[in-house]
Amino acid sequence: MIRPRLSFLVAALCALTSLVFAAEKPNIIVIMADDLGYGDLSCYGTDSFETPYIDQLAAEGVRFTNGYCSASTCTPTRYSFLTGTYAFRKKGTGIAPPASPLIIDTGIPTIASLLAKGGYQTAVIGKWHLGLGGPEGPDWNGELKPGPREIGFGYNFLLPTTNDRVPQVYVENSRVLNLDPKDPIWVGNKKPSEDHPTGITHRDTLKMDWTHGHNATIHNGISRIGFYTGGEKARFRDEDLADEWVKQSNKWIAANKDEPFFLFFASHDLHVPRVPHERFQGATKLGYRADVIVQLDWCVGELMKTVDKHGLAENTIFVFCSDNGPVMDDGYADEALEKLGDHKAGGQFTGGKYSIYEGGTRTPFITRWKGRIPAGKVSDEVVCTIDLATSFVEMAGVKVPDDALLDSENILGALLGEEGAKGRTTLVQQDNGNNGNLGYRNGDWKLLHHTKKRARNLVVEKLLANTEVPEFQLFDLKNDPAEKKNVIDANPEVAKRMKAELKEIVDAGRTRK
Ligand code: NG6
Ligand code: CA
Repeated sequence: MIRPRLSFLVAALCALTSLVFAAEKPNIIVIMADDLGYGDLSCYGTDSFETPYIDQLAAEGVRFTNGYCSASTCTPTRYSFLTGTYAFRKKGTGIAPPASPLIIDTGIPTIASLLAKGGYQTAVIGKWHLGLGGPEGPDWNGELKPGPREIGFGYNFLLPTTNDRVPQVYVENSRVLNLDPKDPIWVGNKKPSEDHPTGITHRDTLKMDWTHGHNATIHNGISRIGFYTGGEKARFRDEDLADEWVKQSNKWIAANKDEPFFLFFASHDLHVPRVPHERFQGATKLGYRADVIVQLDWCVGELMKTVDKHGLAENTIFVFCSDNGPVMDDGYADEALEKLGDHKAGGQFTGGKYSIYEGGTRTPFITRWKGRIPAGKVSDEVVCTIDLATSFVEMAGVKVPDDALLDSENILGALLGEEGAKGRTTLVQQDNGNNGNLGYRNGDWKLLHHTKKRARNLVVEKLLANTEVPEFQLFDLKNDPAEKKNVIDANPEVAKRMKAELKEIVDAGRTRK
């Protein structure tokens, strides 16, 4: 009689520990949109179209009004999200070209490798844009190493760069998927032959015209940045990307649902070329830019349904965020501007993608953990994608090594919408690479430093590269969230202190205590 009792006790104890464990190690799904502005969702104020699933996520969780990504372009935000370190600290972290090697050192801990230490299964599915391969760049026909798996991801299914850059193939783990060795891929910066069709020579055949750049190799009727040939069987249709991310995510979640998992769902929507699946074409009156937002919303809905189907909703944290602010014409004539109407992609903020004004990095930010996070909360705490690393790694009970995640703060309480929990007090915002342009927020003060006195994409509706601005500006975000009134002359002491603090942050090489 003793035996069954003991085993019953052991079983009960196991069940209990696993329950306790589950509470500490919920699944984490980070959905990162591409180029989605603060005003681009109905839950953030637009009434030009509807985003019901993301709205639902917000209604069941916390919607942040001071949520940020750390840069106003893709590569540096993704670099900072994964490494927990400001990208301006490292050279070569600006927008990655098609043939970029992996820009994250394989020796440094990342959110993925540290969560893996805590027993998480980890995957990245979607746009990568952080380079692949060693210093010589990607070996498209061989092993694409190092890549995500060398920095902590157990599985990856990728669009290797960004879809306006070549090549249009999927990378599963370290190989191009469906590559026929008899038809190798060649990727390069120069036209491979005199008669190679490009967006310039065959412009009249394009299904979407280019406006600047993007005039090299044509695939699927769209010309891109860079040249390539071959790999015909491996190539995808732009229209199918979103479906593929959902399909692969569903498969991976089903296979990993019994262990804690971390999925980085890196949507390509709404980056250019904006090519919705046929069923979303015309979903809005605003053209493809908004149609792909509806497509992205559908993806979020599908992931929520998958999590529900496996009974994981109460054991899964969703984070929804963006990699930078909005842009209209980013190189293709897709009528984003012509059909915009009175939609304000950046909400009330000035600037967008490429900008250190708020519109460049203040972006939609939503968390949901059913049963744990208060539903329908709106939080004004400052939270940033760079903080997800330390917050989640420490939640999982893993100690962050002292020399890792150098700027990532544990703000888990704020992320979970806990009463009284504080977000960041300071935040550095950058545009692209380490050119020195930095925005620095401390409380409601915001200092802007444009080293060359030039601001880009200040007016989102018009991609201006050269608006002249003072080298230093100071704004009071509380009374002037749109950064219209430079108050630097009226507040010399504040400006002096802010400049000194920013210099200290840059010089110190880290901010995490
Ligand atoms: C720019 C591209 C733009 C986009 C951006 C990267 C041109 C003229 N512009 O250089 O189209 O690809 O890089 O965007 O080529 S990001 O969101 O991936 O950072
Ligand atoms: Ca982007």
